[in-house]
Amino acid sequence: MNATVQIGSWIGGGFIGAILSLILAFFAISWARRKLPIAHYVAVIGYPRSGKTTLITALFAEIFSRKIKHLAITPRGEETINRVNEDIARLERGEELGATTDQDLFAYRADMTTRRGPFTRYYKIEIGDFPGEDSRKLAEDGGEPSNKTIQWLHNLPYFKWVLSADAFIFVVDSEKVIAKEGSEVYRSQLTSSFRAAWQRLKDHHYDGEKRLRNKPIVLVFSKSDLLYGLLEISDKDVFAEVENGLLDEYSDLIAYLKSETEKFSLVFSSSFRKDSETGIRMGARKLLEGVLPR
Ligand SMILES: Nc1nc2c(ncn2[C@@H]2O[C@H](COP(=O)(O)OP(=O)(O)OP(=O)(O)O)[C@@H](O)[C@H]2O)c(=O)[nH]1
Ligand SMILES: [Mg+2]
Repeated sequence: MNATVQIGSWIGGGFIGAILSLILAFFAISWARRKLPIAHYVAVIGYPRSGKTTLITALFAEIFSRKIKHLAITPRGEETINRVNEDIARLERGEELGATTDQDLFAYRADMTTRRGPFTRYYKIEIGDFPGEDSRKLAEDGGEPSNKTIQWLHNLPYFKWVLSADAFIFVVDSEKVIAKEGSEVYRSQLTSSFRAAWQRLKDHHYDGEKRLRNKPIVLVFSKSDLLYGLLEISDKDVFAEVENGLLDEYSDLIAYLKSETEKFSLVFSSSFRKDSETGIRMGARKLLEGVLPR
């Protein structure tokens, strides 16, 4: 009888001990994992000259200036810091950055931390930019022009990088949207291109549909200062009307992207126009919040 009690208490003690050890091990592993930085890649996708490089430079200008206080993010690496500093200085002198031509892909790097309760997480952020020249050549390279344009991104080396991205910025060029000629063709080609790119991403992963559902997508109307310029407006209400008009025009694309992810946002951005109260470039805050980890 005594032996049975003894064995029972061993089993009970051993069992509880094992459970406690498991719980401790679980917390130790998850604590250690939280200390390891997590890679977070942001892919910027847009036609040549749509404002991609200027947009990324503007985002980094905001990161440098630390005006968006709740984001704990700092640029990383000499390459990124030098390039961004040179490009910010050029923009401030009123010069253009020029077409991106000199490499397959430039990854702008930054470190970021997020805090949830007692837990801190470390991220290594990369924002990928690619040379528009390549895709321009591709689109002009003969063959069926519309198909070439629609699938312009798929054959670029950059697309391999896009395949592993964690967040996506699709750029609509406001200059093309409000152009007197060609805006409808632009809209239909861009809508087809973005759909085709997204479909290719989904097809690439065996669980594409499920995997991409959690990935943030931001649809950006770049160069939105031109919308103000066009109508010579400063009134926020009038601008909202213009925005709504554009959203109507682009409702197919918006509905498509919205249906593909649970984390969709829409941003009107300008790399040149700053908010009069905060001094932050138009759309930069919402854009960063949309694509960075929370
Ligand atoms: N008005 C206005 N023009 C802009 C803005 N952003 C970029 N641009 C202009 O748009 C043109 C293209 O800008 P880039 O940033 O080089 O565009 P990109 O998409 O990187 O071009 P590629 O590298 O050739 O693909 C330049 O003339 C910029 O000055 C903006 O916010 N407002
Ligand atoms: Mg560029």
